[in-house]
Amino acid sequence: MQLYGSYTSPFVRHCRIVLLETELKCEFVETDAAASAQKSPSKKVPFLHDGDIQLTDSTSILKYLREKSGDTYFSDIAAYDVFCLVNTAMDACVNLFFLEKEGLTPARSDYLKRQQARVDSIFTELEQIPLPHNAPYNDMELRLGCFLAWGIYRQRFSLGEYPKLAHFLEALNNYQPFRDTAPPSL
Ligand SMILES: N[C@@H](CCC(=O)N[C@@H](CS)C(=O)NCC(=O)O)C(=O)O
Repeated sequence: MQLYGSYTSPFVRHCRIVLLETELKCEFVETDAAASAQKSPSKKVPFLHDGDIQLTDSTSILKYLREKSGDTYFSDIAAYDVFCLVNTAMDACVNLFFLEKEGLTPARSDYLKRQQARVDSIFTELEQIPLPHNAPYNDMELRLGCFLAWGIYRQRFSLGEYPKLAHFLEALNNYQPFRDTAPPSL
């Protein structure tokens, strides 16, 4: 089994955490944008190959890894919805990040203003939900942690206005699989 990805992607990080937690045997193949454009129809990382099985999205990869190791994947619909909400914010932030590199910012686009407003309202919502301060962490919580850590790493946002999220991330940073998958220093 091979997981293709980068060491900076929050989507890939979540898969790497699950590989550490489950101890499944898997080769990590470092993959840049050019290689993912050739090897996956989504032209994104992560993607996973296991014999005949080819998966193109972190969500299906996580389901596959959890179930392969005998665990369940999101039996709780409320947690799954928060996971989806985090994905929506993360997709919008990654979008804003790539477009900013090309000089496109919310100041110049109504759609990007909407993307930014979407991220802001999701943060307000996430600050209200109860979150743990020690392991075990479920996949919604791991997803949220990967997103928050990525945003800080890429200087997309700070958590000054969100003390509960900041406290959650501070505790998660002590969880070994989370520590072991931190992105490289810039
Ligand atoms: N829905 C995808 C999103 C993955 C994603 O956005 N990956 C980013 C890296 S963080 C990527 O490869 N972006 C390349 C691009 O947008 O061209 C998943 O959950 O795997």
